[in-house]
Amino acid sequence: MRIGIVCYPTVGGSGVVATEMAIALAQRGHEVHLLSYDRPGRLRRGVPGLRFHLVQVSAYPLFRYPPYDLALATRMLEVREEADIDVFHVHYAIPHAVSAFLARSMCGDNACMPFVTTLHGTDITVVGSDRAYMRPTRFALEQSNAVTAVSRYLAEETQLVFGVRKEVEVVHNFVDVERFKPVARKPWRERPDEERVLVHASNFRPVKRTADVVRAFAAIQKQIPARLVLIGDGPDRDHTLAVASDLGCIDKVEHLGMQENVQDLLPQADLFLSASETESFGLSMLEAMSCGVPSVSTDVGGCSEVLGDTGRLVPFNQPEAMAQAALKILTDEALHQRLSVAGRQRAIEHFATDRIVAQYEAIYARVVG
Ligand code: GMT
Repeated sequence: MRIGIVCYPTVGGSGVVATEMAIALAQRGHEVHLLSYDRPGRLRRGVPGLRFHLVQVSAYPLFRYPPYDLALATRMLEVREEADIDVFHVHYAIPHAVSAFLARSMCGDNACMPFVTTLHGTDITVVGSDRAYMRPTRFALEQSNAVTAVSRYLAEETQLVFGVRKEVEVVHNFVDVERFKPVARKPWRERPDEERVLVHASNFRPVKRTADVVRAFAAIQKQIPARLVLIGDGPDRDHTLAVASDLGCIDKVEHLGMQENVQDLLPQADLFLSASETESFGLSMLEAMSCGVPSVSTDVGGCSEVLGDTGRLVPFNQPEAMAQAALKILTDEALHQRLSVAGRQRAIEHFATDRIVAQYEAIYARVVG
């Protein structure tokens, strides 16, 4: 098939999922065209069958807000004409689903450009419930040839918040279990100082509550030797590091910023911490799980669907409870090992790339008819 994929290139799960999907689809023999306003971080060079198309948004002095949605619709139509695309798959509803609808309308015939919209989370839970975006987004979802959500939680939330008169199919996110895999590490007692390594990876937006990760860590490192590695960057970075300073643990917190080789860093950790206020899925937790790194996460959104019983869930906004759950795992090597093995197994059985990408292929085949 000839597939067009649209995504945001910036830090954030939806761009990662879309890019990994473009690569996987190309590797499965499809001709894939990836459209974005910048080159996504995860996009490797030289993948046969995969082409990148830049969406250029011009900034005229008159435009305080350049109309990205129009530029995208035009680019989609151009790529459709150039490459004879069979189906478009837009990741993140706002405004990508609206641009897809516009492109299809400009095409003049609904059959010429079917599109699938995948909801990722904040497009529904945060941004979507903004009045300014609600009606066009609901309209574009109803006009999509298929709508998918990355968790059951998000599918239900979409019906609840948007009242969409359309089935929202659940297709979970996936992980490359060959790339995200465990590495041999020394048992704690053989390490200098018996140090445990905790990790958190996100885009440091307020919804991630990264300061709570540090609060939990501050309590943990009072009980056992530990270090916290922070991966990613975003608006809450300075506040998060300031909290670490205030709590007297900044010398044990390492902020690595944006990293391309997350697959090399995650397996070096003993535990992943996630303190999000809302999380439709939690892709980094899945990547950690695939590396055999258990998680302690807030019990929000779709996190329980991802972790099953391979991690621990604690109430939101209770860093002390997060610290206690983490300490239980980090002081019991047998429990840690059990969770690690179960997590890796769960990633392989439920979330491996081929299994999930095949579900999308079936949806494409259906909408193309
Ligand atoms: O919050 C982010 O990390 C960005 C956002 C996005 O769409 O770019 O992530 C959402 O999509 C990810 C991939 O499907 C999910 O793993 C995240 O849980 C989800 N974020 C939230 O729901 C807050």
